Amino acid sequence: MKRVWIVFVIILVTIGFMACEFLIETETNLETPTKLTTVVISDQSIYLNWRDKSGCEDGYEVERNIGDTFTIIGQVNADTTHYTDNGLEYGQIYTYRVRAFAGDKVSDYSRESAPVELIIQAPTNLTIMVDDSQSIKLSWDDNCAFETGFKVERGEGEGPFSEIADIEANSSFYVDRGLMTGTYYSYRLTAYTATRQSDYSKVYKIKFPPSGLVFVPGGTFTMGNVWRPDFRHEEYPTHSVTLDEFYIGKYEVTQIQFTEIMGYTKNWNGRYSQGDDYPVYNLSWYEAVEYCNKLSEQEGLPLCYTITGTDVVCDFNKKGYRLPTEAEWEYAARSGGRNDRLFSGTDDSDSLGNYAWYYENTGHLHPGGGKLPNDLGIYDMSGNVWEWCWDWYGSSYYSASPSSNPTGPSSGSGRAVRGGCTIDSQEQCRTVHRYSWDPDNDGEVFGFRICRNAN
Ligand SMILES: [Ca+2]
Ligand SMILES: [Ca+2]
Ligand SMILES: [Ca+2]
Repeated sequence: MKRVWIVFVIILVTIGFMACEFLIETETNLETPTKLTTVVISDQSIYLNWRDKSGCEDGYEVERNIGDTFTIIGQVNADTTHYTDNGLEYGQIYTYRVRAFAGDKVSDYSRESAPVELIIQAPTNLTIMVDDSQSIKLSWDDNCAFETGFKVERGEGEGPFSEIADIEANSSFYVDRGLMTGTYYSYRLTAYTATRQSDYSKVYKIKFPPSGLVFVPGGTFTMGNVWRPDFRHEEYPTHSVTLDEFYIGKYEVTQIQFTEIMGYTKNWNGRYSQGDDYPVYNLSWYEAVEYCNKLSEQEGLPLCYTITGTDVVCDFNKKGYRLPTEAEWEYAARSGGRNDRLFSGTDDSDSLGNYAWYYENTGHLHPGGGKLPNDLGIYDMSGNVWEWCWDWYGSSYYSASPSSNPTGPSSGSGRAVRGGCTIDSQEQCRTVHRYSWDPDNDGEVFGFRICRNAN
């Protein structure tokens, strides 16, 4: 009986041994490694890792490519999924591939890693938000895994840059204080190590705004519906528009601001909300324009509007307050004309509720600033109240619009309103949505925000 067992065990062991031999022979278990990725971890080394898919490998071979040929640079043991390539040359571009081996058998090569440049990657997406009347917050994307820190530099006017801050590794923001209204500041930053520094980020230039306003850098963008090719006809054709820099209200104009400047109130005890900090509504376009002139008067600025009854002419060269044009409104709402801002502050309809008051999360008005601002620090451009713009509304204006600082058709029957409101759906709150309203008719959900030239 004992002998039977011994024979049985020998047979099992033999079958097992043959099976593994068979697997190696046919390479069915010497699988190609996957998900090869690289990270620059110092100014002379790159860290690789990959996914081990094999059961019977003896190890992995790592190959590096500069130029056209791959060469084996190292081997690691079975089940190891990483390798550090040291002593590399700063500024070179490297690509890698790996494969498993067992005896003289090899797997296919992994997919080549994306070419990686061995440099300190410069910070990108430098953006600026005005924190209060004297300070601004800079933020950026940190693209380096091994910097010692970042140096922030500032220039004033046309003057040279000088370092204003040295901040720790992996930071992504800095607050600059003690700034002066009306002064141009330029910022840039670099990531550095003990021996080197990255290229500079793009320069961000800002004319530090008066209280309550946000600086919008000039630029060129594609106005209209860049998200889908065929929707509401008035959002097409998409067209290139170039705008000068300007300031725009951080918030919608409030009821207390309106009352103080105009000396009277409107009907705000209707179905929405009343309170000093709530946005103004139930007012005509003519009252919004008059408010701008009165505010300019109060601050000693040249008036933009000449008002003769219902005939209103705007001098866009004047430095006083005015309504934004539709192009300025859309450019500001899209955080400087971005193609990934279907709503003010976000491209994602699921997160619109974090940025806007609209029918899904409310149904009445809210004081400005209750939700997140967009990337320029402007609140409530999507939702809360619709906002009167300067332009006569023209549903086919986009096919005739000039490309530089367009100001709308020369006549029309309605004035453009933008942004949707607290009782609207997501569709109306899109940054490219356009609507028209009789300028003489108090709009129940129409308010406005102010605008000013910055140059
Ligand atoms: Ca393995
Ligand atoms: Ca970092
Ligand atoms: Ca609004």
